[in-house]
Amino acid sequence: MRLILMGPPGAGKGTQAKVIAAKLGVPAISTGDIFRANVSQQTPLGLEAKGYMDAGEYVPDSVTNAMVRDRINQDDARGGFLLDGYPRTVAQVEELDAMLADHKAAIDAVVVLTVDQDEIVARLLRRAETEGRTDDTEEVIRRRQDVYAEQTAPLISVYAGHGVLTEVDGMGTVDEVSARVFQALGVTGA
Ligand code: B4P
Repeated sequence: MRLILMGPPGAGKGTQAKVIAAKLGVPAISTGDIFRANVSQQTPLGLEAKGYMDAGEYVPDSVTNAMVRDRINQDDARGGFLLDGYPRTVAQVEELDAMLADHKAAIDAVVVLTVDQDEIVARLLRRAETEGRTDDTEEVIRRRQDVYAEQTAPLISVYAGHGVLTEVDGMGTVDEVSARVFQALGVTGA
């Protein structure tokens, strides 16, 4: 199965990606996690990405697309994958389409997690206390929400037009949300 998990910052993408990918037996490919790993290892990619991430801006498409192409071409992603946080722009959708064409594959489902604005801010501020992520300050959270609204929210109608979109209520506990996602995907035994 090839899945995309979308939703605003703090909607629970990273959290649900791990649960869903484990259940489906596919790798979870999280662009945010890959960037953060590169930032902490101070690789050239990490050094380039850090400034954008700390400001709540997207890392340039050229950088992100090349990174995802490398990851998708690895052997463990041949049979399927779950993309967490990618694509986020129209240019990334186009690049993903090209990657899929190379693999003679298609996206099976795009899951969008919907969560109330107040809950999103509460979750991210809680995470700021526990994990200390540099992009979880109130000011940067606001910027990330604006960037999402401008650049990523419009992709929802693109995938709706392809007939692969499913919206899932992301409120409630992690288990409740996972159960809803599995139900939406028709995955049994969750
Ligand atoms: P991401 O890492 O994708 O950050 P995010 O949108 O905040 O999602 P994340 O997965 O971390 O949070 P989640 O909602 O799971 O991106 C970070 C940055 O990387 C971007 O701003 C950008 O700069 C860059 N980037 C990434 N992808 C890019 C791309 N494609 N193009 C360009 N730039 C890109 O969870 C949030 C919190 O809520 C967690 O603490 C979690 O524990 C909690 N939570 C989750 N579910 C919950 C629930 N049901 N109840 C209570 N709390 C819950």
